[in-house]
Amino acid sequence: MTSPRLMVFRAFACGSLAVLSSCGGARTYEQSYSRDRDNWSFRDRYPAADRLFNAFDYGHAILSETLVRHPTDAARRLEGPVYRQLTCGVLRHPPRVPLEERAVGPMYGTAFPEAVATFEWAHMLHRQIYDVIATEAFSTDERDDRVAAALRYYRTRPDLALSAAPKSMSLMEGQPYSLAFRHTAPKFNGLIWSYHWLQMALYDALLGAPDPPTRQEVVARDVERFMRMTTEAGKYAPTVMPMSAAVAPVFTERYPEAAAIFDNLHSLHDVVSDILASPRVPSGEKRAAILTALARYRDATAFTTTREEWLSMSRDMGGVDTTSVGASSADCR
Ligand SMILES: [Cu+2]
Repeated sequence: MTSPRLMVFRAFACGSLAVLSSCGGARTYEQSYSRDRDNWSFRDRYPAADRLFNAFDYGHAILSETLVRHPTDAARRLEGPVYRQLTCGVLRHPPRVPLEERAVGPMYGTAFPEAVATFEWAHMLHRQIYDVIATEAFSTDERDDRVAAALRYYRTRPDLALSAAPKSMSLMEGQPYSLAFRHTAPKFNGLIWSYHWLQMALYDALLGAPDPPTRQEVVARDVERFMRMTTEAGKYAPTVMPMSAAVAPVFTERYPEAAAIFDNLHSLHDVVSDILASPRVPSGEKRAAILTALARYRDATAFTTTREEWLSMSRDMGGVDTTSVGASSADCR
């Protein structure tokens, strides 16, 4: 049953927009991953890391849902009980299978189905590329062909595919709502950046290791580094947005288009959180602002920057301190 509150919210969101797609039923439809012989090879070989990705999906969904459902109280909830639930519960015992984002965030999913579909489609590309790279038998040429095929498949959905053109910083940081989320919920923002760090770091871990046992070791090392970022109130979490060229230089060099798409994905996550968190975007205008942001990130000509600028921007952002220390669960007692 739809709660009265949800109905009010939905009527409100639908009454105020120019594009009526979700109000009479969304125009986006779901599409599965491309069937390949390497499907699920990352999950088979690196189950601990794969399960963390499921936990990340949950974390993104609960974040958006909290911002939508509790607009006046979101920061307190996110920095307190939700952060604790994620770092002490979900990330320590991550789900075995990917979650239905609309089940975790029903209000968010109802109001912004295009955002949910865009993120799901990009996450599918992430997973397909992990599968390709995790299949050790591939020679480099074959691997390059398969990554190119995954990108072609991704682009068969121009309504969902993010641009491979590097975007200028002004798209993320120069809008009226920019930085609202990281200012209201800095600890939670650091947690999201830790997710994005691990997602990129694993590509270089896999690409740099010469044989399967070493791959297991470096993947485990990065998972441990990630877990450390979730301890001591996020003290070790990234303090700048992790960008591909800094976190995964080998991957970025070899697969620049995929790297730019993932940077766009991760910065779009931040932008959607900013729009939802910002009091400067009234609730009746949030949907229009999110649809505009989605369109800009799909568009290969809007807010672009040069490859050189993008690379130097990424390097300025820097990596993170990844000195390895065992993760402690002290904060969860
Ligand atoms: Cu993300």
